[in-house]
Amino acid sequence: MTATSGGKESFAERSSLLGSTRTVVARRHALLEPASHVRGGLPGFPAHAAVILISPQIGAGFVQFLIHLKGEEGGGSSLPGVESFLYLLAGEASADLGGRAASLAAGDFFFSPPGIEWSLRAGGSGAHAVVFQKTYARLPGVEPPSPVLGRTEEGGGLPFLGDPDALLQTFLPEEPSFDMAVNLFHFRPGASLPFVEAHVMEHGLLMLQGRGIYRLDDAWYPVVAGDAIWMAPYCPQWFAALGPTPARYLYYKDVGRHPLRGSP
Ligand code: UGY
Ligand code: MN
Repeated sequence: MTATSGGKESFAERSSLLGSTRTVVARRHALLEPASHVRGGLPGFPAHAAVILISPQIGAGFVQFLIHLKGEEGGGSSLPGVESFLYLLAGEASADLGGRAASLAAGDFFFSPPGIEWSLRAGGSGAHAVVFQKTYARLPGVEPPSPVLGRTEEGGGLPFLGDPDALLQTFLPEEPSFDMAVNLFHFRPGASLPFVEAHVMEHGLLMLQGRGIYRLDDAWYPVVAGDAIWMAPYCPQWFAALGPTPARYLYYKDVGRHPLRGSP
């Protein structure tokens, strides 16, 4: 991009050339817009492939990263004691989940429990994925979960707290062995969360579609597809979908552990 490129840059590119950004990193929340992404820093993937969005370095108890693989590129990130959830955002890929092979298309996902090695290889046109990782907290006497493979159900989801305009799809079983949830929220235009939530669970979120307004602590942020958000425990949070199209986001949440026993 040059000064003579005829003004074809996006608004985000032009405003970041002037030192502006929608990215905010606060003590209890963060909003990361795509224009401020910097790639690299993840062993197991090509250096140009990963963008680490949320991590303990920001104050979070989990990691959220993006993977951008070109055709036929691959990688994996299996750490001892760490569980992973991968959601394919675009493209096609083949996955190896502890020796089990799977083909993934956009909207497909897998959960890899601790102790299972996983890898991903992009098809010819490349692949774009988001991954959530957390150190697994085992409950005494409860076996860790098995791997899960699944897909987004288009038009699926259940009314959230009775609201048919806010549909929630849960991707992982609500069983004591699971200590993380990943859900897809689909808001029809104008729909919102019914109240300002404040809870012990932490969130990592990726806007997949549409736009809206996110309240985090005492600030209200316009958000669009591609934005990532971190919400620390107890961060007051509220969302309303704006504009003519539905808004969709995918989000992580730690679940099912006593606050005094959240870590192994
Ligand atoms: O599951 C949740 O806590 C969800 N309702 N939070 C959110 O969308 N910010
Ligand atoms: Mn919440």
